[in-house]
Amino acid sequence: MALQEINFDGIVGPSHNYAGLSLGNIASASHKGEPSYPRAAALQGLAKMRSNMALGLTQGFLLPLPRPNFGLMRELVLDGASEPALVAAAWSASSMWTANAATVSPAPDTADGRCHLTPANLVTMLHRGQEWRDTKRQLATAFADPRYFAVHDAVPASFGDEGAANHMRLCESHSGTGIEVFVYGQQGGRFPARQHQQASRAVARKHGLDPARCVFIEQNPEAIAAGAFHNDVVAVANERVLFTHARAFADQQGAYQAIRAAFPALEVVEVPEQAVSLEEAIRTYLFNAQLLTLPEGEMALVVPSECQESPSVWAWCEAMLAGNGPIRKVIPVDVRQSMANGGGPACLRLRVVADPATVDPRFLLDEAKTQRVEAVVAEMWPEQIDPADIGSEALAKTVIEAREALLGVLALDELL
Ligand code: SUG
Repeated sequence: MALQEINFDGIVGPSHNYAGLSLGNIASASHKGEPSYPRAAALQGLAKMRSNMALGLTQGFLLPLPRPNFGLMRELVLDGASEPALVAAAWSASSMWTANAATVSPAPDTADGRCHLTPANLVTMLHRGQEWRDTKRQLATAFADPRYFAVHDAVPASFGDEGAANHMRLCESHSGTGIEVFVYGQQGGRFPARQHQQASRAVARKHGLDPARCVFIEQNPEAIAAGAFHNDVVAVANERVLFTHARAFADQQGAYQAIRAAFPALEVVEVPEQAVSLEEAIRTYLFNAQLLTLPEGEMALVVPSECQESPSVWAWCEAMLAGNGPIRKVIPVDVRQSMANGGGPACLRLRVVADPATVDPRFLLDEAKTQRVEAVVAEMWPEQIDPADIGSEALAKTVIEAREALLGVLALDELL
């Protein structure tokens, strides 16, 4: 069985909008009330998928979830005109950020030798907490073969879980045994800490991970207060490399030591505060990058184009490339529509280590399928959504029909 890392990107849904729903997510708050461009947003996401496929990488996708969520509107006794923030929650396209879909433990790490997936309960935010049951249905379809995969229920709602955004894996190669690093926050700061330590520990137990190969570390409360609402805003790992801001963890040196104790080959690429401030790292999303192993074996960092426009971030990237480090390429991509809601290249993808032959092929992308999806998006996705449109019946009809058309061309109508 040929295990490899497959990135499953969320296709941006037709209701993508800026409602400012995420407290502690600076981009979401600062773009609140602006018009959004769902068609452009979805095409930007697809262009990123294309660009990664062109690097020779296997690419998968996950579907937008059904919106508006009439079930949630019924539970909250809402009609389109009442309580705009609650109505907007039921319309949110936030499932595009599939790094929050689930935590994934690849087969070589687990006791039963299967790949385990636990959907994230996302309970801290109403608009995200509605995702997991539909996400689970989708994961159970994509990863349906019980010989290779186990898809769990989310952990109980008392403990917030944000999935892969607060989880990193270090290994010699994706197909080998890894150690898993769970990063949690402590409540009490300016913004909510979304990942609870007990949620991380429950996921590790559900997945049958060896306690000697699990590391639990605390996010730096200053980073959360500065807008790093997920660990993947300030750190990302791939194979033996941890690429991190120097202020990502509560005890930075202690974190490196704990990881190194479980994985001695750890190579840290740390960006100091003097080179890129925590605020600039969060503004540009330098660390919300896809750190990828290319087929030739070298590593590339797929960063938001905002990084190229920041003198300090770009100077650091150029200096890094001129040096002798493990990251040999930096590839900027334009995902500005998602960025304006606090979602960079890494938020838009869920990493699953699996043999592609064991995954439902309907969730894997190739050139022909990309063209079909782009055609549906170009024809059916709203060009623009103004905040005042949220809740309107006419827009609801457009959004529902657009998603139906997408599921139709992908032969995934069973997930309607
Ligand atoms: O949960 N934004 C998302 C962004 C998620 C980014 N994911 C990772 N870092 N992995 C969030 O805050 C904004 C929605 C709004 O404001 O309408 C939003 O949900």
